[in-house]
Amino acid sequence: MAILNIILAPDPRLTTRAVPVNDIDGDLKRLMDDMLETMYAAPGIGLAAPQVGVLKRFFVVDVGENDARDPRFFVNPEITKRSETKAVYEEGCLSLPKQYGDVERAEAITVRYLDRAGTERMLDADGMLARCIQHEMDHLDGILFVDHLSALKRRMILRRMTKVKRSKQAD
Ligand code: GNR
Ligand code: NI
Repeated sequence: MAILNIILAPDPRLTTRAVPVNDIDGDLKRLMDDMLETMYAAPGIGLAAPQVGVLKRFFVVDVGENDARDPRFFVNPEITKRSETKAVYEEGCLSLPKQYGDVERAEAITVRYLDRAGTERMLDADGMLARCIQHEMDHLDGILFVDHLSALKRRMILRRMTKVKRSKQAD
């Protein structure tokens, strides 16, 4: 397994719509396992393929409580139902480290997807799992949590990120 480099915003790969996965082959499974390891190391509760520079529609999530691992793989996911009830939560993103903002999303969703074995599944999710799945689905469409904030907050965060990246290149 390997720890992958997580792309930081602003980067065109984070604002591009990803394409569907054709075939869940050995290379893709290895990549998903590496993404899971990268997510745990970060640490984070989700990681979408575009964040490691792969513009394909899949992500990994683990919102397990305490130390109980609950890794989940979502390939070609589609949200088929969103509750009318919304919830607001302060989100962060591994591609925008140390930046946070309140995002309103559906409180509960139903998602259809292929799991790691390529089996089609349907999942009803609420709470943190629903939150995280919607955040990762956004990544597959080139959308970041800052796109849900006011233009002022978005610009402030992206300006800070540009400075962070510039200082990283300098050292
Ligand atoms: O680790 C993460 N935490 C988080 C917190 C609130 C809402 C969404 C998330 S996802 C984020 C990891 C990440 O950037 N996934 O794309
Ligand atoms: Ni993110």
